[in-house]
Amino acid sequence: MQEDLQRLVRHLLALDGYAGASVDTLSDFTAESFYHSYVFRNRPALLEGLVATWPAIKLWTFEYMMAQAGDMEVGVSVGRDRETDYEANYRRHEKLIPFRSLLELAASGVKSNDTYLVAKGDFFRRAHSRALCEDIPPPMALLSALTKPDDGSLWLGPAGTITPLHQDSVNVLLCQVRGQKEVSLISSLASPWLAPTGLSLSDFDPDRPDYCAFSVLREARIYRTVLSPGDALFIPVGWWHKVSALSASISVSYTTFRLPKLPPL
Ligand SMILES: O=C(O)CCC(=O)C(=O)O
Repeated sequence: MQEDLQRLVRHLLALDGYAGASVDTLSDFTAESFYHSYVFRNRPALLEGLVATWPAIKLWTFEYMMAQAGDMEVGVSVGRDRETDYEANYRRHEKLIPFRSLLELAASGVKSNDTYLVAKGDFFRRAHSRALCEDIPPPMALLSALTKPDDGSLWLGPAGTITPLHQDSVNVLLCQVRGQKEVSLISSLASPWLAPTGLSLSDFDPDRPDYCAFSVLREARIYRTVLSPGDALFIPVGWWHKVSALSASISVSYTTFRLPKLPPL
């Protein structure tokens, strides 16, 4: 990046640090005000209770899911304790296991990052799991009218799973069904320093910041928030985020926002 442009982005990053320490929490809002203040301004927001009325919030115990879909095989990310490259090399870590085994692990109370069902597959499009879609009607007021009931992506694992710091090329709505997750977020303005080679994964750990290796990031604010059942987190396109499960957890994410046509990132 040109030096003057880099100086400007660094200045904007430092300004963002003064904007406020926490992620805004919204409980009473309209779709218009949400799009105006958060989607179009590229700011994160915790949408408290957005999916609190989902039948899944009451129904989705691990036992219930076992009865509904325990026999199906699911692709999960494994061997994550052995190597730290599990996000960049998903295929190398992917293993097909009975859904029942994953649910037993999550229900056992163990704390582990070794096995995690991440949103890579088409979980809700499979015959065994289709009925579960009825328990998670997509929050259509915030999403494109083209969103289908099975467009959600499932994240399921025991306490202790970690999705390391990365950015996505789309807006994300992360809805929490069971358990709690802590999310750390850093503005997209920090991209040149978080991933100098342009990758969407960073070696920077917001929980153990190495400011010797990432000195410019001293100027960046690390936002933190906790997602509880019924809450949803809006993660704006390009924002860096690390997600840690504080307890055994089930989340569903959507990326089908209503957006005007924009130039590609
Ligand atoms: O819940 C997680 O572990 C990660 C979620 C996430 O990073 C995403 O939806 O982009």
